[in-house]
Amino acid sequence: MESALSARDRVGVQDFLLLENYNSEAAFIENLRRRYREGLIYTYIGSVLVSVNPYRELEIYSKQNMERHRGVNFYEISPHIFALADNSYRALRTERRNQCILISGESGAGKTEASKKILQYYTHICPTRNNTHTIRERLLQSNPVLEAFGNAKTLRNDNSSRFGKYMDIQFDYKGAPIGGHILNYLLEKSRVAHQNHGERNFHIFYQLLEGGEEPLLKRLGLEKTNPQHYHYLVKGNCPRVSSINDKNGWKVVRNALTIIGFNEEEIQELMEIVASVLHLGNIQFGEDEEGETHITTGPQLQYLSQLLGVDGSVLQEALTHKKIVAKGEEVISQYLSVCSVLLSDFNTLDLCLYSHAFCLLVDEQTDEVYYSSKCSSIIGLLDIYGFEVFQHNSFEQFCINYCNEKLQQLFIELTLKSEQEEYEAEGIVWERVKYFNNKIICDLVEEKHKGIIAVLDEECLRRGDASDITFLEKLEDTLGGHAHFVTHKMANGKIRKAIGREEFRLVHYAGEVNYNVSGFLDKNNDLLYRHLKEVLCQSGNHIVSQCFHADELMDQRRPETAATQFKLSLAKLMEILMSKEPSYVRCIKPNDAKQPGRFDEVLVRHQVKYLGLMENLRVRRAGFAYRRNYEVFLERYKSLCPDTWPNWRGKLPEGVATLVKHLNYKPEEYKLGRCKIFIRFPRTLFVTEDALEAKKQTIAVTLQTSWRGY
Ligand code: AOV
Ligand code: MG
Repeated sequence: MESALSARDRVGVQDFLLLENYNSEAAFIENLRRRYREGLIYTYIGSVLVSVNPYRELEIYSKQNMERHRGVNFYEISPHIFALADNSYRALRTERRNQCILISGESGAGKTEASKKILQYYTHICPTRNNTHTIRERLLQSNPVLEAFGNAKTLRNDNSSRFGKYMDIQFDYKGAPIGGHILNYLLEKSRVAHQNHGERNFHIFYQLLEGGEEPLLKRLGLEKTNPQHYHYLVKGNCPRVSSINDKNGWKVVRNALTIIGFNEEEIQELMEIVASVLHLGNIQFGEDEEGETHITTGPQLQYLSQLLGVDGSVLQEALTHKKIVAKGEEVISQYLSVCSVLLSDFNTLDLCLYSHAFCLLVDEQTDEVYYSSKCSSIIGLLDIYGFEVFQHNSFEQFCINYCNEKLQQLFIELTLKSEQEEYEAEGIVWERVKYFNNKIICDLVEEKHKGIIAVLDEECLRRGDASDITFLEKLEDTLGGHAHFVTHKMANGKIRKAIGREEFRLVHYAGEVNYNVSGFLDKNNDLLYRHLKEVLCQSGNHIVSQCFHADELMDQRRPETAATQFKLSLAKLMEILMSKEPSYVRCIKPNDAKQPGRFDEVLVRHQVKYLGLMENLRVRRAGFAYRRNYEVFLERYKSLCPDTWPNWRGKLPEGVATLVKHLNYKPEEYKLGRCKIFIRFPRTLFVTEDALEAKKQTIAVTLQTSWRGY
């Protein structure tokens, strides 16, 4: 067989297990850097794929390249995201075990790109059935739609996912993709009304304004296509981004919406919601002589009433009044002052409209492509927002970083646990490696009664003087002394200066983050006043009335708070993931400038540290660096021994024993388990690989491996 690896592919080691000095972080980083310089962004740690964002288009994702990976074993070819995807698919087909691929790394490290490559790979290489062609298209087209509504430019990433996404790709018994099921996690909806300097609102707003057809824009009252005209698009002072083509984006989204099953009318209704949000942002309030609050921007109110299909005066009343239930169930409608209008429910209306529309979009796509009855197996794909730290961090960053703690916890549990289980199953003795367990931080956030979320919920329920500051004080009372929690009051000297009076600091597995408590209570309460819901229930826009259903109004129970909902959905997600066989992609961001070719060593070292990559490597090395199924091992190296070439006719373990004896393996170098051979030192395998290479040079024989192909 011709070697699949060129000299360039061999720069450094392509699997960290082969690193001579495996305890040295410097050697680890040097290997990453050398490969990165050659455009080799992928490297393995055993079966874990480490990926470094190239920040440029690489010619390694072509259809031809996909074909090269079809059915080819991990170690025959240079590391690639397709190889990992193929490996999971093969395990699904041959062992009939459900798989999941967990992609992690900080914001901008390349998670979403990786997940898209995996989806493209499956939709290309898997067999088709009669109708799977359309299903493939729908699976692929779900991405641009969700990205338009759920991604935005942040300081860390021009296309940052502002929601978490877990997607099940479902396969039938022949291995053809027959459907998909998407779960989404906590959209950062506060972005609708507010963006930090240098950031943007969700892409869809700019796409619609830049690319929307004239008649459509006219109908939506968006004749002014300059984003500067809209309040909600100017806060970040960043309407255009060089890496983003909004006009083109609009075409892609429109086309994708059609493919996933939206007709013209539905697309228009969806855009009516987008436009409503922009109009809501431009509404202004004023007081008349009697001190009563009115909307002073008539045209906006008119557009809103048209777009939402709600009577203008009803809407005006809903936005400027508050209904109070007085004694004896009598409802009193009270004017709100301009100030309180701006501070209260008005702000939540647009966020609610937008986030409900987003959830509906996700559900629609799931309904469209879901064929559970024929589903035989599943590959889950998790692409969630990465760990992030800004100058100002709020409730959203708290949730995002908590989510990353949970994922790290899962990684720790599963990599170490599965390692241990494998040795046990195979009857092999091994040595434990020490590692930092971040469970302590997960507990700090989510523990019943005394975790941060519990304290927050308690303050949200308490009426009277409860405020963001009392929440902070309660946290200090409850958590003071915890090794991973610090506030201004508790800190001393230097640290005290670095923590504001309205902040608490969490020492996360990935670094320290100060969270400003301002807005925590409101964001956690996440309540849209009942009278506004009532108005939306009557909306003539079908999507709006579907989102705000009258049934919801009947339910008198208090809904779960945002943080608790998030915590519960994450717990469910962990259950889903635990029930599957995981593969990992660990993404690394090489520089903060989003530039190709720049490898910032300090930044990379930090990520290598917190992703626990050195520990991961040590764990794999402490036991046995390599393990191979007897069949795979024999197939690959049988040409090196006359007794096993061209075919071994006896039992597999005996064949392997014969082979390694011929190769002069020393007893301390390997162990034979029940189904696998375990090789302790990478060098052993190195030597064997070199022998294979030399053999190939001398005999021009193509090894037609029988296990290839599906
Ligand atoms: P993220 O998903 O990890 O961040 P992305 O996958 O969006 O990060 O990657 C950020 C940007 O890096 C992309 O828009 C591309 O420009 C570039 N990039 C990443 N991977 C590749 C690749 N393999 N080839 C070429 N360019 C790439 V966040 O969603 O912010 O956590 O919330
Ligand atoms: Mg992303």
